[in-house]
Amino acid sequence: MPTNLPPDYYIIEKRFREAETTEEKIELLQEMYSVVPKHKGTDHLRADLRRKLAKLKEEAQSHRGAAKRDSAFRVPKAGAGQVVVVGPTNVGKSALVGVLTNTETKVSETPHTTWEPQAGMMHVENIQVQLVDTPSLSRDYVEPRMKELIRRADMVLLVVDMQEDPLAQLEETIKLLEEYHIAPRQWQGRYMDDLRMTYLPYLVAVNKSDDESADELYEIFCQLLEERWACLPVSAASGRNLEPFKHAILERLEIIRVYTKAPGKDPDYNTPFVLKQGSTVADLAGRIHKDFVNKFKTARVWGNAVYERQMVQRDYVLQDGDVVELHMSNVAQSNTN
Ligand SMILES: Nc1nc2c(ncn2[C@@H]2O[C@H](COP(=O)(O)OP(=O)(O)OP(=O)(O)O)[C@@H](O)[C@H]2O)c(=O)[nH]1
Ligand SMILES: [Mg+2]
Repeated sequence: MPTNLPPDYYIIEKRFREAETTEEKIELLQEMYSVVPKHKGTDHLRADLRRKLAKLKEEAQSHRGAAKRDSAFRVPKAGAGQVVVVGPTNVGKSALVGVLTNTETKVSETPHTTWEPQAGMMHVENIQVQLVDTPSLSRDYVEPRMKELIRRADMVLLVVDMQEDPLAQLEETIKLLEEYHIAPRQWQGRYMDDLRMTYLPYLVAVNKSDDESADELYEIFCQLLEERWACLPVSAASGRNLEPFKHAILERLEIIRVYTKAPGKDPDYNTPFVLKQGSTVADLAGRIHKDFVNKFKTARVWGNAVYERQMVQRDYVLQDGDVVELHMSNVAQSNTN
């Protein structure tokens, strides 16, 4: 250690030794470097500091890289529901997400093209549904963070390839998911350790069913299925069946859309409230404003109620398409009749 270093150096060095984070250490090393006078006697020290700095920066970079990769697997939910698109490699997951959401996804004939999830919004009827393209699932290698990504989703869209062996692909994918403790809704109650399982609605897309010539194969595929699955033959390439497919996704999401209206006014059909199936009028009130849950007294419902404009109570279970007029306790009397 050269003897003619300024006192600042030793102060910074002490702080450096006590520093806990890589970022802090980098900053302090840079400070140390800048206070070391430049002459022959400090050559070694400065070289040593530069080496340490380079090493720390590399470390920080890999941390940042890891954090970035982690966050890529935490896809914030958007729209009426989050649908993870999963399946073996090359079945056309990215192609389907691309065409359904009108976003650019990496599509290629080489396997394992997608390494990180990519989300896009699919417009269907009057709402947006979020589709998440994912890296492929295979027995050889599965991205570890995929498990959490799928478990957090609202629905699983399994994609298989009509031109490969769709049956084997489907069975294998369902088995892999099961090993992750993810199972289709209809299997609820099947496992001893039921609490560890996450049950989600499943929908199967038999992709690359490009034209009618695939119909016969699809029939055979359906007959060979040991269990009934919600399935649809589709094609990302030719666009075949994509419209009915969008509606099938919406149906499987187990959501309802309800519309609110003010007394004497028309409802706004462009902006539905999206709720889980089985939600009540009280749930709707809570969604609009937390104070409304206690304040509202009754509601009038148009739509699937027993009769039009039916007056309902807070526990009334809403149906898709219902129009609701909430009556608050302080204004209820003037508005109800
Ligand atoms: N004929 C036909 N080819 C398709 C269809 N959809 C995708 N492909 C082709 O299948 C190949 C794989 O498509 P991708 O969308 O990359 O498949 P992936 O499932 O995302 O695959 P990885 O991300 O690599 O695991 C590409 O060459 C696509 O052009 C389809 O509907 N019909
Ligand atoms: Mg892909």
